[in-house]
Amino acid sequence: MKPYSIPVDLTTWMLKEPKRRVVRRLSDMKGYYKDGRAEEAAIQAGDPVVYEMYEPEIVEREGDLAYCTTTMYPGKVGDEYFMTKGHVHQVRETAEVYFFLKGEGALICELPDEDVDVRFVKAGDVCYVPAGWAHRTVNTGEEELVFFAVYPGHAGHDYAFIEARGFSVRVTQAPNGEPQVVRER
Ligand code: S6P
Ligand code: ZN
Repeated sequence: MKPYSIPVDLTTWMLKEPKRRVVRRLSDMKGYYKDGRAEEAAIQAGDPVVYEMYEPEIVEREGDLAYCTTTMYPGKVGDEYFMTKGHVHQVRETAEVYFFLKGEGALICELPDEDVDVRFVKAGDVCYVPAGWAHRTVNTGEEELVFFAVYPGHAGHDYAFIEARGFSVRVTQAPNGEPQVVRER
């Protein structure tokens, strides 16, 4: 790999000409939301895009850094805000840095069987996800939530782990309209 630079659109924060664009619709994450009936109804009603990811380069080599931008759309399934699938890195000894660029939301980090941390974030916040912590992002706002993430190229993404056991908390809208953290177990 050689040094390079790429432009970013400072309004949308989109990376220009990404090598890979991943679009996740609600139907790509069936079973993730607590309210299964609301989830199925929303899929039938148009199957919204929940988030998109833009990767400028496909980086998998140890020693290099992978980075990407994620745009999450506003929305809810029942009273649960739109969220990412969430994952823990395949190589558990790899951390990650998030820089929130637009909107407001929550970052859920969980060290399996040990600890869980939910922090409410907004544009301008930088978050550190330590090695071994699973992570999921939630859009609690009315506009897009956009963030930039950097992590070791060889980290890999273990989605099956989260699919099997979920996170121990969910972020939902309380009756007063504010986001709240609800424990699952
Ligand atoms: C990658 C980093 C993010 C997520 C992205 C989508 O390590 O944590 O770029 O990939 O936000 O989330 P998910 O859980 O579907 O990969
Ligand atoms: Zn990650």
